[in-house]
Amino acid sequence: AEAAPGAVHVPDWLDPERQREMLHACREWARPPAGLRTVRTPGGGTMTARQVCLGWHWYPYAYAPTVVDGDGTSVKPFPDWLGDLAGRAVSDALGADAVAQEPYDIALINFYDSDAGMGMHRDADEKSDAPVVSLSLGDTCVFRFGNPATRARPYTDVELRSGDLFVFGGPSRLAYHGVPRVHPGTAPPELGLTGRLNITLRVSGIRA
Ligand code: MD3
Ligand code: FE
Repeated sequence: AEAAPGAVHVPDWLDPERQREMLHACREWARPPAGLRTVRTPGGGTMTARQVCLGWHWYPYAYAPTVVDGDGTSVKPFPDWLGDLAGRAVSDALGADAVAQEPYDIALINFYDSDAGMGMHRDADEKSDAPVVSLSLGDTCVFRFGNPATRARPYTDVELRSGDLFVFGGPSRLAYHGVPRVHPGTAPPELGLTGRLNITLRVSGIRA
């Protein structure tokens, strides 16, 4: 379903077995070195969702090949299978014509406790307008989708559940968005996850 131009929600895109595989991979990526970390913003704030990066390390507000605000090690590689998954996601949500020519090379994985969230922001640090692919695992959240020009209302609130795909392309690529709330205890019991994970797949547009 199209939530806004270029923003397409595909519920249940990952079946339960694929969700388990993805969760297992995320738990491996979360281990040190270059594992799960707490992100501190230049203004002195702390993000409540903790994060793991693959391919390029994101820190507010740029990308680097090493972990800038953590242990200084090289970021873990972005595996080919995630690039294949991104291509299938964009194709399923937006059509084959929307699949980027450049390879997907960044994954940002956010880990939410029941009291974590994410304020309204735009993702403007990539040097490519390729669609962003978002995959959700675990607890249901309220995802708030705004507009490109302002972080203020009007908003569209959408519930994202375990297994859901959301693709943000075209005019939605630079829209404000956030996660005002996670609903504790709503994860599928058989997944074995307390809290919520979100995996975003991106094209850096950085020429190595
Ligand atoms: C719209 N993540 O990683 S997913 C982020 O649930 C981020 O962890 C949230 O916002 C999360 O930057 C929201 C939906 C999402 C992800 C990336 C986007 C929406 C987006 C990039 C551009 C526009
Ligand atoms: Fe974002």
